[in-house]
Amino acid sequence: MQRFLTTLTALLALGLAACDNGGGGRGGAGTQTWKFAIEEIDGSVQDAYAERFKQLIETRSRGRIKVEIYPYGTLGTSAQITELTQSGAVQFTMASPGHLGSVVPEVQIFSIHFLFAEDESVNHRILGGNPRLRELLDAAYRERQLVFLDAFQEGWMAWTANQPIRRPADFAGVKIRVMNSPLLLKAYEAYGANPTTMAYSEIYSALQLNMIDAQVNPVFAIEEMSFYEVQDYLIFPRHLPFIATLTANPAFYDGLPDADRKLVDEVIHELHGYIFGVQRRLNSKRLDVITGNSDIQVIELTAEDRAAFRAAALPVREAYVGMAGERGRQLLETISAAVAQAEAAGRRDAAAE
Ligand code: 6CS
Repeated sequence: MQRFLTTLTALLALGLAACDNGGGGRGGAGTQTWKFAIEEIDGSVQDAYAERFKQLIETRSRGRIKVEIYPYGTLGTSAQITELTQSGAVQFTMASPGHLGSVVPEVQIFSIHFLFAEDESVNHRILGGNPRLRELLDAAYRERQLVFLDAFQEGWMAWTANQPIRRPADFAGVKIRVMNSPLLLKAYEAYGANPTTMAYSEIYSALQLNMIDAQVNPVFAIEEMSFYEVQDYLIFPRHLPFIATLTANPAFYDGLPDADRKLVDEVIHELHGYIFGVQRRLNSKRLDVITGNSDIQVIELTAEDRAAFRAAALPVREAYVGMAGERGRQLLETISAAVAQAEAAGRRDAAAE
């Protein structure tokens, strides 16, 4: 009920409760406004993405199309902005697999630990250029009234905690907040932790009040949400890149004139490369801010530590296939094969040098 009321409030705030069918707001003289909701605050990776999207669309359409950005909190939680996009009240939204997993189980492929390469640029190429991955995800999204437009990294997930964590046994009894995905709960249970879900906006006070002991997010978010102020350890396991997906309302996207849909596709293609550089710079700069402003202890897991976590995480892949079915199995095979191929090519290049 609470969720329904918040969504209704958001709809009323948009002035769209009764009228929009996903076509985008029409203005005078053929102008229109596209609403773009993000799951993060001003200054974040998703904000940089949305701002650039707005700039390129508005410039290239010569002002005919206006893009309005709704940062985290202005329209509700991640789940609520997804619902607004499914209904057509919002045209574009960012949807993190961590939250979208309860709506589109297949997307939890992006929450499987130690599946992706340790080299971010390998993952970048797979996410941007693997047609099978995109085809499978788009089919899964469309069954749930969404269009899959892109998936991109926002940086490595890092753990913050009140105690050092180097091996799965260190997680025993640790209450860690994860995004609202059944697979993420399984992933941390596999390490022996006590995972729990809550909204992004509630993490800081839950840490401060010791309702939770740990959380997991990329560095830029740990800085801008101030989580580092209320935690003693910042741990880099490199178990998972944070991967966001960009989605749109299907009736809106499919109903666009060809030239406008081409414009959207072209801008999204350019942004895949743009945002990769942005997140790298932002995460590196924000790590300096965190270490400069606090006495948090930074721990980089060794190869041996990571191997212990990897072994504990492997059975979770079965759980993923159980949740995501045949399409999930195909996604798992597609990504495993693409990573293995890229890593083998990297080893061949290194040997040839
Ligand atoms: O932890 C979360 O819920 C959020 N973290 C980030 C970095 N982006 C969006 C997501 O909702």
